[in-house]
Amino acid sequence: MNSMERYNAAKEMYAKIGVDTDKALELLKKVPVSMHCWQGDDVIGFDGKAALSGGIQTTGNYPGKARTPEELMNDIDKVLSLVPGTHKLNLHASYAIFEEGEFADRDALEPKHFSWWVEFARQRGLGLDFNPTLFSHSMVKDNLTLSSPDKEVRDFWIRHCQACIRISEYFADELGQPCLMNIWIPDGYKDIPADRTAPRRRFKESLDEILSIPYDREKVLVCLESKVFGIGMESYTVGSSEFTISYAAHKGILPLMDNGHYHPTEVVSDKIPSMLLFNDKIALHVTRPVRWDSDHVVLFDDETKEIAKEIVRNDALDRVLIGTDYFDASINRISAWTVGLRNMRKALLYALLTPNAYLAELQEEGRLTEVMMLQEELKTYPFGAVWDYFCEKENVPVRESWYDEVKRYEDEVLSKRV
Ligand code: RNT
Ligand code: ZN
Repeated sequence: MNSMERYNAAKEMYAKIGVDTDKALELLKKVPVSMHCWQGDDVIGFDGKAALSGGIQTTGNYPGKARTPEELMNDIDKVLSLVPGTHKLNLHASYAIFEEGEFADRDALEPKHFSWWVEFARQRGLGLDFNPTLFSHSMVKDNLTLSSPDKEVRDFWIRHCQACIRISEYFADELGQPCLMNIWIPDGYKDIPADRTAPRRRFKESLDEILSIPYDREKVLVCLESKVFGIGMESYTVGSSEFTISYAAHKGILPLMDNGHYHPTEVVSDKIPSMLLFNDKIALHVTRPVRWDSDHVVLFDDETKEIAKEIVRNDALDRVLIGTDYFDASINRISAWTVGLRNMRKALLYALLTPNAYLAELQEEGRLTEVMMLQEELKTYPFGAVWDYFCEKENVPVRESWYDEVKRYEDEVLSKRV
């Protein structure tokens, strides 16, 4: 059987349970997933190449990481040729590109420092998302930024975030699509703090000041990412879940949930429907925590599938802004990126091929035996045939054949980066 015949056989099986595979693929193709730029160089960036700090960590020393903007752009192109569907590119401020001899500190960044990225995005029809970089910098004092007791430190980072809003607006203007700008701060304490309120009050005031500059809220979607702990900030983080959700609601900005940022048995999939009841839009960082916020490559695992299901069955593909966030330095980085992005898309397809309305109806009627029975049977439906057909249609390699490309790229390009 060729892939079309396999697809048609699968289509018939799904049709019997009321799922239209053609329609699913139409939708799937259009869902934007924001590809994080930082898998390519272990979150280092170009504006100083300071060691990664802020309580996050890459581990591993696999050869071939991108060292220059050109290398990173080539790597991103390679990944984009291997992943189907619509993408945005998610940049960090630390990825500013300076002209020879030029430098601007984080609080003095301007749109022009990102003009190469805009051209890159424009040529590929990508939208851009953005993140101020409040780590890996000498103005992070005692692990504190926007919540620091030192006004000079706070003001520096306030100016940085305001500069990032202007850059985000420039992205939106140039590319004709909104830019999601995510604020995440590492601030916290290793040990039990004496005062949990003052840092949060200062964070709140800093955010108020950042948001007080004029900007177009249709173009720049500011969001705030929470966190439960970081390395060296085990006992307390300023930007906790309660803080960020409350602040976002209070100011009408977006909350961002990273599924590595909660206690181990908490799941973001369960939080999505609640958040959707109270927010027009929410944002996600999809990652894979292994025992801690380790940022392993996203797999086609239960929680990733469940996250996708919550987005799809709440009809919220345009209300949940999906971004990836992981960084593995122990394996081929192009492969890491590709596996995670393909898996995010697979999870969305899996959700689109689920008879969500019928399952919900069964639940409403109290037919819970059937809910379980059908959910389990669905797991062995011919999902792979639909996925393969989608890859073929979107002109990206089918099944594991994409790895041949990665291997060739490794031999010809990555292995020469020494
Ligand atoms: C850190 C947060 C944050 C970063 C990126 C690099 O725990 O998840 O989103 O991973 O900004
Ligand atoms: Zn994150």
